[in-house]
Amino acid sequence: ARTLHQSAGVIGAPFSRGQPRGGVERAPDLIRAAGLLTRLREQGCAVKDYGNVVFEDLEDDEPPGLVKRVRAVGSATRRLSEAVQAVKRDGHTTVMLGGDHSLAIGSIHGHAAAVGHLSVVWVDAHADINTPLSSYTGNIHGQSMSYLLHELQPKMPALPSFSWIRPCVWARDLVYVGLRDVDPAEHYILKLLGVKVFSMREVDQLGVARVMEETCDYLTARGKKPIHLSYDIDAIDPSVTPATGTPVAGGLSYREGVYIAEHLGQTGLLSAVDLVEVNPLRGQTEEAVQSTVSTAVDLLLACFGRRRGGNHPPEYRLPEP
Ligand code: HAR
Ligand code: MN
Ligand code: MN
Ligand code: MN
Repeated sequence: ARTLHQSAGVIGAPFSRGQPRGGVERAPDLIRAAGLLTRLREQGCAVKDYGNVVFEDLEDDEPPGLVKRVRAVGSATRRLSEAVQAVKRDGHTTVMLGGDHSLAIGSIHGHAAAVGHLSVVWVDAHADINTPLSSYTGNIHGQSMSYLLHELQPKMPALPSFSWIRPCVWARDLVYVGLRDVDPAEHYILKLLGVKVFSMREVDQLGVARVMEETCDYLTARGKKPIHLSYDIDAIDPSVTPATGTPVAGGLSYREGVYIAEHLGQTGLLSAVDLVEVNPLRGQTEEAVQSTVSTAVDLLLACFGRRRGGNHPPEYRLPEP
């Protein structure tokens, strides 16, 4: 029998300015066109589509300084935060379809503003925890967590377009899974703050089942809090999900990726999910794009109760002869 799952409130966030490559803004509509909403409903999940967030078109915000497109990203994440708060007030589990990973600033901020103290599970090849001053690319999608963590605030420069943000996550409530491309400054931060990390090395060593068991034990040791899952599609191996901006070899298999989503879905604590960095323009072939998009859909279905061993509605009865 299947478990009853919360309803999903889907928000599209067609935004790409947290990094330099166009195309990632097309993903929300592609993921919908691949049947996400229908398939969620078919597995017994109530779904409300809140449509796509409309972002301000802020062109002339190149420098001051090293951070690229601060005004565009500051404005977009603020709007997304408000959209997520509205979805949480309606009582749904939020599904934020990105867009690039800078959007997690708005998604996590809005989630915390609505429900309070959170756990964050960040599934990614990258840690996305550079401060604006430690980043050597200036791309905000590589900095998202730094804006949110209480402990990093003394290291953060004042950026006017981000002055609306209130840090809302403590380092001990954050777990990373899938890391394999971490900058020196990011590694320093992870050690300094004692962040729990299951890199691909630990996935190899322990296996994904134990990684997820330890993740949940660690996060619930001080009480059960709503979980925010921020899933970067580049956590999965590029042989499966090639259509993404910064693919890194040696990633999670399709099965490991789905297992992570299934496990978190089964906790009953999953309160918001981001699915980011699907970029159809980065796929070399139509098959490459399809494989990436359909994997994104499968990860989300697993978050909302789909079991590989099968499901059936509680009211199902066999046809009578
Ligand atoms: N660490 C690098 C930076 O700060 C690369 C970040 C890359 N990309 C992502 N994030 N897709 O998950 O820019
Ligand atoms: Mn990321
Ligand atoms: Mn990444
Ligand atoms: Mn568990």
